[in-house]
Formats: sequence, C-alpha cells, structure tokens
Amino acid sequence: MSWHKRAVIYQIYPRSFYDSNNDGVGDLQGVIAKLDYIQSLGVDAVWLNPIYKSPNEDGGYDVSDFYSIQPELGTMEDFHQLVAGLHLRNMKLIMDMVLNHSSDEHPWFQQSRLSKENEFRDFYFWLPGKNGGPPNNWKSFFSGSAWQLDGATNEYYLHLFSGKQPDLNWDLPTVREEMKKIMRFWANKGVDALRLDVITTISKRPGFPNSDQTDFNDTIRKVYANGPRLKEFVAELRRDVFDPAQMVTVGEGPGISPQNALEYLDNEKGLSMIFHFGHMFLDQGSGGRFDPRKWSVEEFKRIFEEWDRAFAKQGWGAVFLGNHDFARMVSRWGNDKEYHVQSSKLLITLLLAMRGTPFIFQGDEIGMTNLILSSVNQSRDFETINGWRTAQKNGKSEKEFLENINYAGRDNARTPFQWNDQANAGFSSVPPWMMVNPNHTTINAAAQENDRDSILNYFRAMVRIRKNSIPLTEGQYTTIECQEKNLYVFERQSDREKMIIILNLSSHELEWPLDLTNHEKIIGNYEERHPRIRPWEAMIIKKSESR
Ligand code: ISL
Ligand code: CA
Repeated sequence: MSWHKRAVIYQIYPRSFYDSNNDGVGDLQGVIAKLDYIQSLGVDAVWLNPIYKSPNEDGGYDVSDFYSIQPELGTMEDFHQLVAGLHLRNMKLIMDMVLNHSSDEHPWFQQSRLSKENEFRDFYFWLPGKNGGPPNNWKSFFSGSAWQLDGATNEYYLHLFSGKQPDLNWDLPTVREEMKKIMRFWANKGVDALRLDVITTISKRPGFPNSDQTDFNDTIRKVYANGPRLKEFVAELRRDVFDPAQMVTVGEGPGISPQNALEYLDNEKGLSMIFHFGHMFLDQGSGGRFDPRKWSVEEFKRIFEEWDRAFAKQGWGAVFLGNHDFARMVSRWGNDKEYHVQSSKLLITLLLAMRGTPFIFQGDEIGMTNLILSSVNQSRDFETINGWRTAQKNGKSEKEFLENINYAGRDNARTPFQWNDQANAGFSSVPPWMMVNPNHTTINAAAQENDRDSILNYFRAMVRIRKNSIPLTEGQYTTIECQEKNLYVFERQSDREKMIIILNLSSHELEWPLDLTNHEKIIGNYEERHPRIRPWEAMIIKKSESR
C-alpha cells in the first residue's frame, strides 16, 4: 500500500506559520525551527503552500518564477535544509504546484502581451472583445469578469482567478513541456509529492462558450472544470513526470462529482488522490462563498457517505475539514464558544477516523478559530478585497459583507499560528503581516503542550490510534442510521476488527444510539461515562474481544 494511503498529512501555510527573522512574515527557516513540533504531531508528510517567487497578490498562487523561492520566505539553501530536515525525521514533502495560471509578472506573460505575433502569445488565452465587452460571460472565482482588456494589443486575456493570474494554455504542447520541466526540477530536489492547484480547470472548452449556469459552483463544475482534454493531460503528466519521478499526487478538484472523480484517479493513468469539495460548498448559496446558506448534519453526513461510495473500489480520497481557503473548521462545523474544546476534538475524530488520507490544516490541531474583522480594510485576502468591490456595486452594506467574510472568508485561516500567549502569539517579535487572533492568549500550543486533556494531545492520541488501526486506515466505511439527525455514527471495518465512531454534532444531550455494553472505548472527548450522549461528544468504540 503506497505511503500516502497510510499517511496523516499536515498543511503548512508558511507565511503564517513562524517568523524566524522577525520581519513579520512566516518563512522556511521558521518551518525548520518547528520541525520537532511538527514531528511530535505524529504526521507523515507536510503539504507546503506555494513558496515560489511571486508578487503575492494571491498568497503566492500567482507565480512569477517557478524556479526560485519567494525572497521573503527564504532561499533555495533554506529549501534544501527543509527537505533534509523533513527526511531526517522520516517525513515527506508535498509541494504545491500552481498549474492553471502564472503571475502576470511572469516573463512568459510579459512577452505574450507585447504583440499578437510574439512567440509566447499562445501561452495564454487572448480574444477580441464582443459588443464592446469581454469575449463571454465567465465570472472569476474572485468576483468580476474572468477577462481583462490589455491595451497593448487591445485584446482580452482569460483569468479564472485574479487579473494578475492569467490562465495558461495547456492545449499548447510547449506549455505542457515547460510545466513538466518545472515539476522535474522540484522532484530532483527531493520533493516527494505534489498538490496540484485547481488541476480540474486546466483544459478549457473550445470556443469559450458562455456559461448558462446561475449557481457559481455549477459554473465551476460544468463550465470551468472537467474540460475535454483534462483526462488526457493528467495521463500525460503521469507518464512523463509522476511515474518517472515516483511522485504521489493529490489533485485539488473543485468541480468534480462522485460520478466523474474516478476519471482522474485511474490506477495507471490518474492521480494518487483528490480533494473533493462536496462538503466545502455545502454552506455556500448560488452566489458562492459570500452567499452563505444553512447546512444540516444530515446533508454533511450524506456527502461523506456518497464520496466514500465513489472511492469504495478505486481511487482514494483526500479528507479535509479546513485549509487556507476556508474558515476554521471548529468555527464552521463545530462550536467555537462554550463547546470549543469538545467540538474541536470531535472534528479531529471525524477527520482521522474517516476513510481516505486525512489532511489537518496548521492550527486546527490546537483549535484555532475564526477571526472577527471589524472592517474590510483588515482583510489581507484578494478574494475578499475584490469581493467587497463587487458587493459595494451590488449595494451590499459593509456590515452585511463583514458578516459574510467573518463566516466564510479566507483571512480566518491565515492568522498567524498561535504558539503562545505572548505578544504576536509568539509568531514574531514584530506585528505580523496579518492580524493575530486576540484569543491567542488562551488558545495556543504552549498552553496545550503538557495538558493531557488539551486539543493538541487529543490530536496526537488520535493520530496514534489511527496509524495503529487497520480498520481506520484500510477498513470499509458504513454509515449507521440514527433517529437523531444531529448524530453522525459510522463504522470502519476490516476483516478482523470493527470500530464504531459516534459523533454528536449538536449542543444538546441525546439518547445513545446503540448499546455500549460489550464495547471497549478506544478514545472520547469526555472522561466519565454518562447515561446520555453529551453536547459535541465524540467517541470511538470497538466490540470487546469475545471472552
Ligand atoms: O474559492 C473557492 C471556490 O469556492 C475554492 O475552492 C478555491 O478558490 C478554489 O478551489 C481554487 O483554490 C486554489 O487556487 C486558487 C488559490 O487562490 C487558492 O488558494 C488555491 O487553493 C488560485 O490559485
Ligand atoms: Ca520572516
């Protein structure tokens, strides 16, 4: 079984992890300084968000040089030291490969925009306008049109994200060869795996037809993602890069569905695993991220069940409840007030007991929460800042927009890691690039390190349990139906052992869904036994060895 199927993976957003040289920005030496902490979590690999040279309009996802390290994050020497430090501790490195677009400051684009005859012109998508406007009605993930008029040649170029992230033309063989060279370069530096940024959108529909979808997530699925040559491109990368370099891959798959995901996970020609977004769009209305909708535990449960069924026989899921693009998991799915500790532990139990490779986002192992911004000016996220421009045009008040971003904005995930209760949460000795969450005085790693009942030590215990349990790593998944709709109970079963995971995703006491006699408690987030299941109670039990 490939290492990735047994692994627990820790995601690091380096700018917000630890600032080793006190310039206010997290850096590679900061990650190196914390390698013993990372290893103490029991994780097997680190996914590092992009560290390439970038104007940093989109947190490094706008790459201007794929072959060099962003100066404020460190040097190539620091990178070599980080790889060595991880491998020394028997941990692997997953690099974030930004394939769908480059920065507009990349030399390729600087050339491409010069003239229609330039040799790099077709590295990107250029079209004349229509009826005095953009070539079609495509909207950016970051609000506004997905096209920008460029004066030099009076044509529009496509950018599914910000205007500083022009989409690369993967239909051009030279673009594919250039991207393969980049991946080989990093593979030769010891990178063990790649997280493939928005890989599902790299094949565009010929002729750029208008979108006939009103719901933005339908637009992603039916218009931007799953293009006609996507499967072909994935197979080509697998043949020319991933297999030769023996690299594991995890695709970021906005727009995939349980019905089509396996197309990209073929054993010989596909990716190793893929992030789906079924649950991550659950609380988004037709307007996308800043158009929240109520979600239910029932819906949440069915999504996990449906996706597990999709990967029951082939393919492999990457399981996550939060990352750098979404609100903190305890604030979004749990209760970050009176049940902050219990619900953090419950979500950790869910994440680490689910079938598929679990990805834990930095800070979720200590229960970091959302940040409350009091003004949009405090945001450091282009998606939010640009979203506010559109919201204002649509007459939304700042108060209403602030509610939206305080619930779903990406700033929530990008506050500096809370190391201790000192100034700047011990992240830096100077005020960081991004606001520190004031609750770092109580929620921080130092306060939890030696507390046996802390979220951090619960996470460590759950990692140990998962890695020593065949059912939890390899076993089949089955939902156990319950009367109580806020109870999520499922089984993980190998041919010799069965674990039952019981989760109360509510702030109410409920009846136990099954008789616990003859069952051994493996772990739980409440100590003593209780006649009813308590608010946000999580428990894993297994049938006692038959006497
Ligand atoms: O915003 C989303 C749709 O609701 C997210 O799914 C996310 O923006 C999308 O999946 C793409 O994310 C990736 O590519 C972006 C970058 O901003 C994100 O940080 C990255 O995870 C462009 O590179
Ligand atoms: Ca720094």
